[in-house]
Amino acid sequence: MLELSVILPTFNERNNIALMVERLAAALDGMAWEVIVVDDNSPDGTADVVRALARSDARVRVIERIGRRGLASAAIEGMCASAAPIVAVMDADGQHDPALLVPMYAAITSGDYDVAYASRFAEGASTEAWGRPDRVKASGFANAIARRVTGVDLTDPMSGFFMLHAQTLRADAHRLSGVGFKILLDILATVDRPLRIKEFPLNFAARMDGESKLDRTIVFEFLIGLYDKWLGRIIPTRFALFGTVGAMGVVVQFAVLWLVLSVILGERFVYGHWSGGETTFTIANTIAALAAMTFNFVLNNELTYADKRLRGLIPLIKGWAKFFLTCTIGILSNIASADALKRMHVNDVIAVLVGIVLASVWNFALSSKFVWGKYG
Ligand SMILES: Nc1nc2c(ncn2[C@@H]2O[C@H](COP(=O)(O)OP(=O)(O)O)[C@@H](O)[C@H]2O)c(=O)[nH]1
Ligand SMILES: [Mg+2]
Repeated sequence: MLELSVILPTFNERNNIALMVERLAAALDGMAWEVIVVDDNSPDGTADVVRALARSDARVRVIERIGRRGLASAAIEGMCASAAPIVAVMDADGQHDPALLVPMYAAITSGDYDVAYASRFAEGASTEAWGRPDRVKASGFANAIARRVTGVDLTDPMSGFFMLHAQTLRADAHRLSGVGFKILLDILATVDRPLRIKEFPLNFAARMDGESKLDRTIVFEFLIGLYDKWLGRIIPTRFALFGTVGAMGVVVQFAVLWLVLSVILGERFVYGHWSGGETTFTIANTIAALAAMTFNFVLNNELTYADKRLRGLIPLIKGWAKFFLTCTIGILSNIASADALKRMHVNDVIAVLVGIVLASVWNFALSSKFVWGKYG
């Protein structure tokens, strides 16, 4: 009878996954277990490596997701895909020690606990081998906010290594946000009844091979998670991020407009109008809109679409070009409507603002698909 399913979400873990399965097999010797690797169509071919392993070991399975990214949703889908009564989630890169699975399993099956998890900050844990003091600090800070906001008092609520009854997860799976990386925190904040939690100190290791995918600031990640929990159903998180970045772009556009007209050309701003003519205004506003667009591209790539971030010079230039093309309609409507309104003697600032609002709707609709989306 299947006892335990271990879910390993992966993205570019080709060189780690075989050793990870080997370590699981050694740690879980004598138990009826399976491992489900949930891979987001990694470019390095992680899924192929897992399939090769699976051919000679029926305990190994792979779910390959196409056109999708995200650790939390991968973990949720892996757990839901299992028939095992108890499920665990852990990193596939060797940072989480599989030996802890056995005492965790004992804690859950004893009936005394609903959730067992490995803490990097519990008494007896260590993070020295991690070799990332910056991230230790950031995690500590994020944990402190998490404790305060959720009322869940754990030493490491942002842990990515935990075990629970599949039924607990399944009962509330439809209410989980699945956004961001903090799936344990998401579960604890979502399940209404108090869960009995057992903490295990973890000696957090350095990753075996490859690089971390979750290096955007943990604090930012955490704030996104909170937003998603509270307001995500009203205004989708991604759109809210895009809008926030866009709002910053507004500041950039005005700053550049002011720089060009007031500082460089020395025009005066009187009664809602710059003193120069329409032509200089149009040229200056075009430059300003382009600057804002570039700024928005960079920030959206870093924050809004961090999970699908374009990296490297060539992909970035291509992405910028595509962003430029998809936004051309937006930019044209931005400039044209501002021009039209100005001709109707509308206040210059309002004319620019209306252009910006029109443009941002277009930009989100098109760029989410063509720059960072399935066709990206
Ligand atoms: N399926 C899937 N797995 C991911 C994704 N991002 C990260 N992972 C995996 O989640 C685990 C933790 O990610 P990692 O980059 O090691 O984050 P860190 O430990 O916080 O530095 C690793 O096994 C990654 O391969 C993703 O978008 N999709
Ligand atoms: Mg890791």
